[in-house]
Amino acid sequence: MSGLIDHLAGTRWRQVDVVESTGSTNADLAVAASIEDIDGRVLVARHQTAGRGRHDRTWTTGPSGALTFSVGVRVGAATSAMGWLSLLAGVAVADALARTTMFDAVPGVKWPNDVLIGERKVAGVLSEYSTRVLAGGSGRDGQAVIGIGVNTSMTPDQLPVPEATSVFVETGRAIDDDELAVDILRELDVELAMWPSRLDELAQEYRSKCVTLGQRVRLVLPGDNELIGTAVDVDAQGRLLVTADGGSTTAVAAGDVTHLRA
Ligand code: BT5
Repeated sequence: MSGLIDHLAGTRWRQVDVVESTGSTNADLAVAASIEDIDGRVLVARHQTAGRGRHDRTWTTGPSGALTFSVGVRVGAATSAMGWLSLLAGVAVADALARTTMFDAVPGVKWPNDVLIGERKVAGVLSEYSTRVLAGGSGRDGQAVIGIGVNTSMTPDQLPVPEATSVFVETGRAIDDDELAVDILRELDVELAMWPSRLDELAQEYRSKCVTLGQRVRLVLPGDNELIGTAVDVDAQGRLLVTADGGSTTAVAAGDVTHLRA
């Protein structure tokens, strides 16, 4: 991975650290760098022992066969467009996968943070916002750490849940984790340059990749409430707009989607 930084010249990614093993790259990066220094940093772990998903869930990858890394972005005060960070990272992964490998099915994004091949999850994104004290205690500023996990070479017996898949399982081909990381990072750099000022263009790209839109869905919302309806669009906050059978439309900021078959 030492050569990885050479392939990122001209992008915002100016420091890439690689560790053999750690608990969670998201947890580490959130505290490793100062707020003044976090922007443009990347932390890659060859092996992650306490990977995090959303809502205190775990991201399990085993000893090999996965790409796990986090990036830091200094974002200032939380904006209403914060929800878009996960969405655009998912698009970057789907795009990079589509370019790197030959799949029978085109990789797509499932709102909010899954990358799917067919109906199965090949990658997940966890975006976390926090504020940090500035050097000298002269105030606070905000940062986002975006974590990406891709099942690259995992064999069928290494997949942690039946809904998971890997690039290897789908294509029978091994994939170079470093090359994929470079591709995702280059893509993410372009998208972050458009965030949050050019959300319309990002939304257009997201719509073209999102397999949730147009589908009949069941959403489990925080607090275990349930919503069934048709996913019609995403809004400027990255929320999923769901029209229930009665005709009312709800904007959903967080939740788990199941695609229902018509
Ligand atoms: C996610 O959460 O999908 C976010 C995954 C983010 C992982 C990256 S790796 C680098 C960085 N450092 C971290 O600590 N995290 C980030 P969520 O949508 O909540 O999905 C979690 C659920 O996916 C789990 O409850 C399992 O059901 C399933 N799952 C766990 N490991 C998986 C895997 N390797 N592949 C597919 N599904 C998995």
